[in-house]
This record gives sequence, structure tokens and C-alpha cells, in this order.
Amino acid sequence: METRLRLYYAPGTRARRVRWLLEELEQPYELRTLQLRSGDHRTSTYRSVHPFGKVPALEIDGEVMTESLAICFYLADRFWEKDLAPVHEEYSRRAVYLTWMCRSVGTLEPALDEEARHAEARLNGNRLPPFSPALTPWDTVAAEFERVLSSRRFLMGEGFTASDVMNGSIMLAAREKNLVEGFPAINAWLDRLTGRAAFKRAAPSVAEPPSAP
Ligand SMILES: N[C@@H](CCC(=O)N[C@@H](CS)C(=O)NCC(=O)O)C(=O)O
Repeated sequence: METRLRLYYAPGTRARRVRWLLEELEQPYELRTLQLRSGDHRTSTYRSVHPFGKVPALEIDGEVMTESLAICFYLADRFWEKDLAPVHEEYSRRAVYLTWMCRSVGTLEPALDEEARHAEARLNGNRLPPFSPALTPWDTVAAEFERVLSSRRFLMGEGFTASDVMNGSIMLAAREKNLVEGFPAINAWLDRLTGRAAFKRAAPSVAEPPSAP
């Protein structure tokens, strides 16, 4: 029997990475679009789907999953035949894959958030306290992506994987904030990603403006 998938989504948010992966995996899904500006995510009905009132949430045969990274891990493994994640027995490739997947929200996303916060404060003539030592600064993280992507088409080599979806979606947000100028390999990779048919299918239409975070 076909798996029933329902994605709780809002344009311009972290839900987009899940929608993109679903398109890459060629899985049919129902899209429930929330308007964050109108507070759709703050209703008690939606709180019963996501405990924190955030998107994305994915219903899989009636069971709800949250956290975009967990959802992407799950989907790539569940639909393994699409070859977007190394299987468990490929121990060595799997180790590299796990590293890239977790680097997305564990290192890249916090570095981007902090960099953007500091940049905004500078624009307003303010200074924020220095970064926590647990955080790798943006320039260091971006330089490592640049180094890796200088010699390969995708993060894991020649083949596209779910790790490109996770990291690519965050790096695209960085590009929108003009933070990847001077990183040609990252830009070329992002161009390859946005050129994919699945990415385009998941991209918001003109009638779907980004909702506030
Ligand atoms: N760690 C969560 C973060 C989810 C999250 O923060 N989503 C934002 C949109 S990018 C949200 O729903 N915000 C609604 C709000 O402002 O309360 C994930 O990756 O799924």
C-alpha cells in the first residue's frame, strides 16, 4: 500500500527542504500550507500536530514527525531505492553522509544565523557579544564548503544526496543574504541545485509569497 504523506508547510521556511526532498524522491504528498503571518501555526489545532507550532511537520500514515533534519533522514532511508542516502551497510560512505547531514543544522545553520544577526547589528551601529566558542564562525564554515566543492559536483562526490538538500537549502538562504560572494564553487553548486527539476517543482510559485518566519 502506498505511504500517505502530508506535509505542513509554509513558503520561505525550513519546510521547503522537506518539500524539495519529497520531490526528489518522487513521492506523492498532500501539501497543507500554513500562513505564518496570519498565525495559522499558533492555533491549538496545529499545536496538536507540532508541539512548538513550527513548520515543517510531516504526517506519515497518520504518525507525525517533526524536525526537518530527522524528516529528511527518514525519507531518504525509507525511499532508499531512489539512492539519495547510502544504506547502513555502506559503513564508510554512511559515516561521511551522517557528517554532512548533521553539519547542516549543527554547524552551518547556527553559523549563518549568528553571522546574519551580527551583520544586522553592525548595520544598526550596534555590537553584539562575541560568538560562543561552541560556534564555528561563518567564514570558516563557508571556506570548508568551498574547499570540498572545488573538486566535486555534490557534497558526497558525483552523486546528489539528501545532504545536498539539507545543506543546499541553508546555503541558499546565505546567498539571499549576500554571504556567499567570493565563493565560486559554492555558487556553482547552488546553481546546479536550483537547476534541478525537483527543486523547481518545490519552489514557491509567484502566487505564494514567503511568509514571515
Ligand atoms: N528545528 C526545527 C525548526 C523549525 C522552525 O523554526 N521553523 C520556523 C520556520 S523556518 C517556524 O515554524 N516558525 C514559526 C514561528 O515563528 O513560530 C526544524 O528544523 O524543523
